Parts: sequence; C-alpha cells; structure tokens
Amino acid sequence: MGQARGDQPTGPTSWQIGPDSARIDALEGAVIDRTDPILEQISREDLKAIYLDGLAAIAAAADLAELAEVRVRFLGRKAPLVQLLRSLGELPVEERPEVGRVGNLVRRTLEAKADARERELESWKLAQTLEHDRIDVTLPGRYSPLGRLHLITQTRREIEDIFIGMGYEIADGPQVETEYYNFEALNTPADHPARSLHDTFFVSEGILLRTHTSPMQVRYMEKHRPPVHIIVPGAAYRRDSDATHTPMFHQVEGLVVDEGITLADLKGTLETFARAMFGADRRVRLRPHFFPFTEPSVEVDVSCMICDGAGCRLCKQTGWLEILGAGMVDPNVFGFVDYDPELYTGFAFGMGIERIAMLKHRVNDLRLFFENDLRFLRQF
Ligand code: 2NM
Repeated sequence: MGQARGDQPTGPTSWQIGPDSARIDALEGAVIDRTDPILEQISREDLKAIYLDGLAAIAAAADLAELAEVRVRFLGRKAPLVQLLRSLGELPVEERPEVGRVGNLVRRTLEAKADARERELESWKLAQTLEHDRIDVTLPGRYSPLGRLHLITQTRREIEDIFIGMGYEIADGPQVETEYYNFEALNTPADHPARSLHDTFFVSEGILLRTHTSPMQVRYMEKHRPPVHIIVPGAAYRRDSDATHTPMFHQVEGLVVDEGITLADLKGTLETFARAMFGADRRVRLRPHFFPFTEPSVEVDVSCMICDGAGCRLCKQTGWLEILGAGMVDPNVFGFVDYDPELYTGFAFGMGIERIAMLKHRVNDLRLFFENDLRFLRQF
C-alpha cells in the first residue's frame, strides 16, 4: 500500500500542465492535505492510513490499467477496508457506529476520487491518441503516375473490337508450336525457305516459335465445324532484324469458313475493316500474290489516308498503302482438318499490328515499339 507514496507518478498531469513538479503537487496535495475535512472525522489510525494510501495510489496511477489495480487493492472484495466493513459485527459494540460510518465515507470518497482519476486518464489517453494519429489533411496527395496501354495493345484491341462487331470470335493459342501446325498443315512444303533454320527459330527437332498465328486456326478448325468466324491475335517470331523487321512482332489473322464463302466476302469484310480503322472514305484493292495456304492469294491495299489517293510521300506517289495479305483457304488445308472441300470454302487474312499502328499513327520507325522510350510511349 505504501509503495504508491514512494513512486514517482507519471502521466496525464504532465501533459496537461507541464513539468514534473505539477504531478508531484497533485500527489502531495492528495496525501498531505491536512485540511481535508474527512481526516478530522477519522480517529482510527488504520482507517486514516488506508485513506491516505488510497488517495496517493489513485493520484499516482499512471494509466487505466494501473488505476484498475489500485481499485482492486483498496476497494476490491479482499481490500482491508472492505474486509473491515464486512466484519463490523466482530468489533466491540461501541466502535461499530464510528467504523461503519467513517469506513463507508472513506470508501465512497476513494471511489469518487478513482472515478475522477479515471475520467482524467481517459481524456489524457484520447488526447494522446489524437496527437499521435494526427494527419494534415491539407498536405498534397502522393503522386502516382498513371500508366497506359502500349500502342500495340491499343491497336490490337481496336482491331479486335472491329471484328467482334462483325460477329467474330477471338481465339488464341501457344507461341511454341510444332512444325506440323506451323507449316505442314498449312500446306507449306518441307523445301519451303520459311522452314529453314535461316528463317525460323527452332526450339528443338520439330518444335519452333510460331512464325504466324495461323497454327491456332488449324487447331481451331480441328475442334470446331463450320461456320467459323475467328480472329487470332498474338505474337509471332521470325529470324529477321532490320529497320522494318523485328524478331518478334504481332499479328492478327482472320478465318471465315462456311458454305458459299467467296472472294467478294473477303473484299467486303476488309473494306469494312479498313474504313473502321482508317476512315469512312477508304477504298480497298486486291493484287494477286502467293501464299502456300491460300489459293488464290492477294495482297490488300487501302487508299492512302494522307492524300486520299492523289499521291504523296507516305504512299510513295502510288495513292495506295499495303495493309495485309489474304486469300481463299487452299482446299489442301481443309484436308488436314477434315473439312469437306466440296462443301466448304473460306477466306483468311493476316496483318501485322505494328504496320497498322505505324500507318494509323504515322510512326516512322518500327523499333520505337520495342525500345520502351517513355517519350515515345506517352504520345499515345
Ligand atoms: C495471311 C495471308 C493469307 C492465313 C491462312 C490461314 C489458314 F489457317 F486458314 F490457312 N490462316 N491465315 C493467311 C492467309 C494469312 O497472312 C499474311
């Protein structure tokens, strides 16, 4: 009990008033205030000691947990004061009224002091919390730079949206392929130059990085019967590296197979695409070409979006810009996927996303797409 009197009290009063002396004043005021009217009413030394010790301990309680202990020590069931009040019957008859009255007064007073101290500690704790958790809501926010999609991704999505609008589905598949899907099933013979180590990245015997996304179209046809309307976007790889070729590039290939599909459907489809991508005034022309997997095959030009066909530097005075390759699917390809070439015809096309993006956004160097220079990327 006496220990509280010797302890240096810590806590709230120093925050409220300032230096340590204030806390000591608070404690000593409670302990040695000889003018406390209650003291005059207590004649028994033990009650007086309990009262003074209690006052000191309450004043010295530095936090709510300590105060709770003090309450148990002075006011709990086993506290000497409470024991004394409970055993009044064992005292001499003449002492009972005095001990009962004064004891209860001491108990009520200590309870009131403890309650007051509790409120004080609570407001101190709140003030501490407020001080500690203080934030300055007027500070500027943290800048977090906004990213954006790479121009190739933006362009890919734009192409996808146009074909989705025409009822196509999007399919994608592996970038590491077998020679069968990449060449064989696409009617590309073993002696074709594209199949040489010189032009294609081989991973191992018969396994390679796809040189176009067409192998996925073969895979799709194996699993689905006509009608087929798909586009296959994705990366492709060729052993090429110069101002207009990078070893990895991006493609969107399209495939439509059904009864009665003709070259006119191909031309109408590509015209719709070209106008959605490059402007409503665009015209499209087909020039004969050769691909192993289509017959006939064509290269497709769009009227120049700069000069509208008059001739300018972009179109090298021709009025036309090549945008993709296409053709009617070779019946041999249908043979590989068990489609009846007597029943079905189809068209296919393939475009480079980089090329479309360069034409649409007047990008003059393919390598800009892969250098990740923010000065370039931020422009789109
Ligand atoms: C092109 C040009 C022409 C093409 C053909 C096929 C398939 F799987 F149906 F045979 N897929 N893609 C094709 C046709 C691709 O890219 C310039």
